Amino acid sequence: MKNIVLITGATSGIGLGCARKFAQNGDRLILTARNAQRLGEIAEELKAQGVEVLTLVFDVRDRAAATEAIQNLPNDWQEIDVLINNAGLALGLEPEYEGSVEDWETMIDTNIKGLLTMTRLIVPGMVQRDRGHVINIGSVAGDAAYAGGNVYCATKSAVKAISDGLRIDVAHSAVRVTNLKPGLVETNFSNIRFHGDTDRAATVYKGIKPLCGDDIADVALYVANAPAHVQIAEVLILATHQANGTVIVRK
Ligand code: 8X3
Repeated sequence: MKNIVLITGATSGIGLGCARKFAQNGDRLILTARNAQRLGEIAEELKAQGVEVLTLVFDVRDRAAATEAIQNLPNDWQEIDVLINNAGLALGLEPEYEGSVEDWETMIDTNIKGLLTMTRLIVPGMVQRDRGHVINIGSVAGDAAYAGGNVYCATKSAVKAISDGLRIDVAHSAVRVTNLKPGLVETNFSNIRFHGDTDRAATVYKGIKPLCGDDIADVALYVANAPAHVQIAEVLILATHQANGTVIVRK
């Protein structure tokens, strides 16, 4: 049976990987992002392959816009089966006592509050229908802080607690909750973290073959399609030469 899959932050990285992977699976996609033009291009690419795609342009930080978009979904798009809370970012790698307050707020508003907004809007319908799956994109960064990670790591620790809490609160229903925790994934993640300093971003992946968005999408597709009685609660996905958030062997 085709699922309706809503992916936030669908224009790049893990979100785009998930869009393409679930499209190949024959699912119907609701893709959300801030960049209307890029979102439209991706929708055209997928529609040309025969995939049903609905695009919603909003910023997950804008609760009013998110609410309006979800509450006004066309009738045949309302029963969302899979919510992939992917929109998120890291900004800066400064010591906590020197960090940018604006960067902290952007991370907290997107990674925590945006994820909560989408969850609050979509999960009630899942519980009511006794069917659904929330896949939150957490991070190895949520397992333990690393140098300069401070607030970013805290947001991903929050994603773990929010996932664990939701799993408890929906345990009476057939709704499943997964926290996917990637390690080094080569996307525009580091470029954004370093505010467009591509040379510095490249050093993050130097001497190690990192994961790519598709690697994470493979796992997301697997967990969403596991047998109905199987709830994959959490998955830590690392590059082969990465052991945790701080131990990376570069060759
Ligand atoms: C992304 C992984 O290790 O760069 O969340 O924080 S890491």
